[in-house]
Amino acid sequence: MIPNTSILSYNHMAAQTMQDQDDNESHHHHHLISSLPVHDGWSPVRIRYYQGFWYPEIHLPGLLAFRHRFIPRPTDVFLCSPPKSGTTWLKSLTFAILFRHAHPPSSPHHPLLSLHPHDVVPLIDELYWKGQDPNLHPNPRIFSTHAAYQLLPQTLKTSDCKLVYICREPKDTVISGWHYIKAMTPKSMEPINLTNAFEMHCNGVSSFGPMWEHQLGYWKESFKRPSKILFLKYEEVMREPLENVRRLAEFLGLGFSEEEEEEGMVEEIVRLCSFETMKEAEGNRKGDRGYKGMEITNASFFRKGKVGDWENYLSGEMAKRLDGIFEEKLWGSGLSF
Ligand code: PAP
Repeated sequence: MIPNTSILSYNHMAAQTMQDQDDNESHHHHHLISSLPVHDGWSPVRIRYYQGFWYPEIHLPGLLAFRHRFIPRPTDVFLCSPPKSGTTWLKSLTFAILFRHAHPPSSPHHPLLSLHPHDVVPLIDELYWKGQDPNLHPNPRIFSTHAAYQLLPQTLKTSDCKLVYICREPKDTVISGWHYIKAMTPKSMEPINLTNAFEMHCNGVSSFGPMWEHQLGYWKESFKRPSKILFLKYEEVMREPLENVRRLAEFLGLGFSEEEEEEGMVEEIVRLCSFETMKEAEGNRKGDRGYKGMEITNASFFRKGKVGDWENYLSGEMAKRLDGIFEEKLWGSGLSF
């Protein structure tokens, strides 16, 4: 029998080796990140160009760890999106569908009424960045990512897990993003103006973008493997919420039974996750996300929740220009807004 002291020293050595590997990896990642092209136009967010996409510098260590260390399971669900495209909404809907037996959507104690959707479905980069190991999370796991399809770990692409993608009409996405970045800018800094933000979007220089490349990556893959990737649009979910909740549940292999349909389960999920309910919920009104140097409140994820708000901000000329860019970039793909 191996004496306890040996086990201890072996464990100590193993832990030390892992620590050394972590240190080496983080040193290597730090070196890589600092060598990437940088853009400071989105201050307070600094973005760097990595493998064809602009990524917030703060998220890059998490992305690299995700790409190298994540071990997918066939039961995993990944919610993927460009920022400001309906991520928070999709998180609520997926959580409500997946856990509807443990947490009936009509319950006044439903977790979504007290916890922020970004806490019930964590952003995978952020978990790594906060020192947590998603590989240790119990099943069923739901994670989210803003990473482009092209940047996902190969193991995830070839696994049987499910990916749900949501994107949004580009002009509304730009306006939502501009409001968000203004809200997170500390009072001591001048917030970015719309003209500059718009120009950078037109040039494909935006967090996790170019947005069209992001959309195209998931769009093409959703055709190749419809049972692996479900492609949703914010406007379609808004127009037909019941149908899209049924579609989402079916895709996840958790279609509603006749009994659930008769009981009004789908309607209850839609109501629970509606903008109005979520905006007023306890966990969404207070607190912030704890990012250093940025003021990201929980409430900032629930601004207006409307389709077509861009009309209040963009001139006809700006709208035409962005529409033209997307038409050209998406031409021939079958994707349009
Ligand atoms: P994220 O990428 O930072 O997580 P994301 O949730 O994708 O943000 O986008 C936020 C937008 O979704 C906001 O749009 P707005 O600025 O035009 O208002 C937000 O209001 C909207 N949103 C959040 N929750 C819901 C919901 N339950 N229903 C509809 N829209 C929602």
